[in-house]
Amino acid sequence: MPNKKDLLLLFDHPTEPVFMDKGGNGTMFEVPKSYLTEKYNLEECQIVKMRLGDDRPKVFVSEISIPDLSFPESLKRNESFSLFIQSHRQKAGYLIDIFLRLDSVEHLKSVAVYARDRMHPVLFHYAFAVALLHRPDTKDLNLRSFWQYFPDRFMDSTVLQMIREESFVMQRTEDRRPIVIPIKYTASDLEPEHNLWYFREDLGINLHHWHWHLIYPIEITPGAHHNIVKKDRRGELFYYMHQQVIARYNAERLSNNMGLVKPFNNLTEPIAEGYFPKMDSQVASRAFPPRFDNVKLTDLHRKVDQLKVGINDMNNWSRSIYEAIHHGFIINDDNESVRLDEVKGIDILGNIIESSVLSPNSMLYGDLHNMGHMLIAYAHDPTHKHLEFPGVMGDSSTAMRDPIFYKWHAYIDDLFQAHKKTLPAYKAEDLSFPGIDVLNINVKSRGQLNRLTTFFKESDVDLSRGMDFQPRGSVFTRFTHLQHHPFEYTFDVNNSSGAPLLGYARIFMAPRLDDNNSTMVLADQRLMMIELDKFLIRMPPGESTFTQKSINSSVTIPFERTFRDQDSNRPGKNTAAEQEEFFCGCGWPDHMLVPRGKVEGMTFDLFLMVSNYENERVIQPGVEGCSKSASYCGLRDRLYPDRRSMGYPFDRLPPWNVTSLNQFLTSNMKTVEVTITHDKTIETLPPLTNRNRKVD
Ligand code: CUO
Repeated sequence: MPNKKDLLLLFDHPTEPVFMDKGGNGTMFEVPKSYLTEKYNLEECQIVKMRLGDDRPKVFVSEISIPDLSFPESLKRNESFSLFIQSHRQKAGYLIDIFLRLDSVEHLKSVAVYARDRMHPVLFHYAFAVALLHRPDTKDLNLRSFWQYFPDRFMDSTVLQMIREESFVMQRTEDRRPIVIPIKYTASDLEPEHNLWYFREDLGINLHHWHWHLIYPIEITPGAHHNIVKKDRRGELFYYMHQQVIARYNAERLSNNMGLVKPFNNLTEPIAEGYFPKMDSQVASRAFPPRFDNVKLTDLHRKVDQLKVGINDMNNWSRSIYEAIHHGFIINDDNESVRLDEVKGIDILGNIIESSVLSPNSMLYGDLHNMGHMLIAYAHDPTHKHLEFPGVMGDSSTAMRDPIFYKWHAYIDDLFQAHKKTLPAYKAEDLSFPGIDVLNINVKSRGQLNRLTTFFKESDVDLSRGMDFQPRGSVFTRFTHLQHHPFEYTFDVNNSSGAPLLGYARIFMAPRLDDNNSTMVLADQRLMMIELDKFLIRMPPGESTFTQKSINSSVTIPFERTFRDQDSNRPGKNTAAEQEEFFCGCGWPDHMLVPRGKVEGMTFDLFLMVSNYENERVIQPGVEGCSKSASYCGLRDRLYPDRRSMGYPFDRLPPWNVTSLNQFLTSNMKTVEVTITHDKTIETLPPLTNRNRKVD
């Protein structure tokens, strides 16, 4: 019987040949001769085996008839791969389809071993990960964090060079010191945008974004496995997750006394903000290209990627989408009009704008969001004249590093908000919960009431699986990230209905003052509302007190799940929790749950609403395990666990005569003022001489 966990070893050391040792114990794949690539013949393979020793654990690979892989193979191994480019997605989709069709784990292993050294390493990783996630016989496998395999996309290239040196000089793992990723290394303080390095360049945030796009692929081979793309409310979740990113980013901007992000809504205007990533692609052995200040976009025509899009195309698509929004319906492929109603309208628009293969009319509405990424990513070489690769905006694992990501997505969000503005405001009966009064809410952290504190903290992570062509063994990097002290919500609810009731507690938070230090009107503040948590409460008749810890947020996943070598942190084997764990890899990182705040303290409005769960519950099989991080990521193989529109009750404009949050409140809602103070001290780890530490 094949051990399906062996499949995971194929992710290790992605640019090394498949016959090299893998995993912590140096496992070797016994590869059939016909599977070897032209680069290494059998004799060379034997030489490697003899050098490494023949006493290692072996994985035997059976020789089978290999499907035609020439289509995905046509993307060269040292090119760039981007999910925002349709021709690349199609190649990945083709490979995913092949992986999904194989009738056994043994055959999957065999084809994956054959494909691994022939495909672009990131294309292979993506396609294989999507396939493992969706195959019934492999979906319980527990994939590691993407950054362990491609650390080059998450940090300064000089750090990787230092890791290589440390590994080479210190051959014994226990002698190696963690290598420190410097903070604020991509620009100087002359660049005001650089204040936000800790958000844009946060490893966990970039991992979340990669993971989100991994579980929500944009397309797959036409007609094949449509359910992989067609997930419940997928378009709406694209809108909501990215809307929340913008809300969070704006809270960070205000924390740094910066103006709110300006939407990039005129593609002919120069992009004021340059970005120099200082990263080298290990696949391409070349630097990620920078973008200079004030670069202007020009039409894109790169034959190599079958990519041709002009600024005019973008403007036409945008105009068609705005027209549809203002008319209240779209025109589908069959020339029928489909209403953008209160329930499905946002989902249809999400599919159109992103745009995924679910777009009902891609001829008319185009490929707006994806092509925006690519126009920006190729701004330095739009015609491939210089044979250059895309900048960081070209990939979901790196795009959030660049300030333009937020301007582009602020523009995309404006489109969604244009639709939301066409919907009627929620009426009192949409918001109230008869019989339920929320009496109060407060937040406690380390004995302090309604005061939260953030600070910076160092953590170590093992990168050994992504470091190719170097002595094996653990090698740690030390990075600095924002952190907050854990906190707990407490609130009292009075249930006067005389019967037990179920409620959905919805907690949001937004800055109170705008970038002009004026109190925000609700029409603006609603766009800044950050979802912090959403959970079920059971309310017996009379008064009850409820508490909820910040670590259990429905938005986040714990630090350990974002970063840790997951083998050492697994729940019971074959449990439901284990089944869910991969999906659990998607989630906003817990360490970024709350904004940084200010040294002198920054005022936020924390909001609680208890809504009627009976009207909102989704009847479906148990949602244990990952249900904790469903807000931005949904639930695997299940419906989104809330019938309300995402972002409810702040997804629509308030009634015209409601201008403040207080006026908006019904008796099942409460707010409290919370101050977030940023402590400038960095919580450091013990000195670097403390070797071979573990992540904690
Ligand atoms: Cu997630 Cu533009 O979609 O990056």
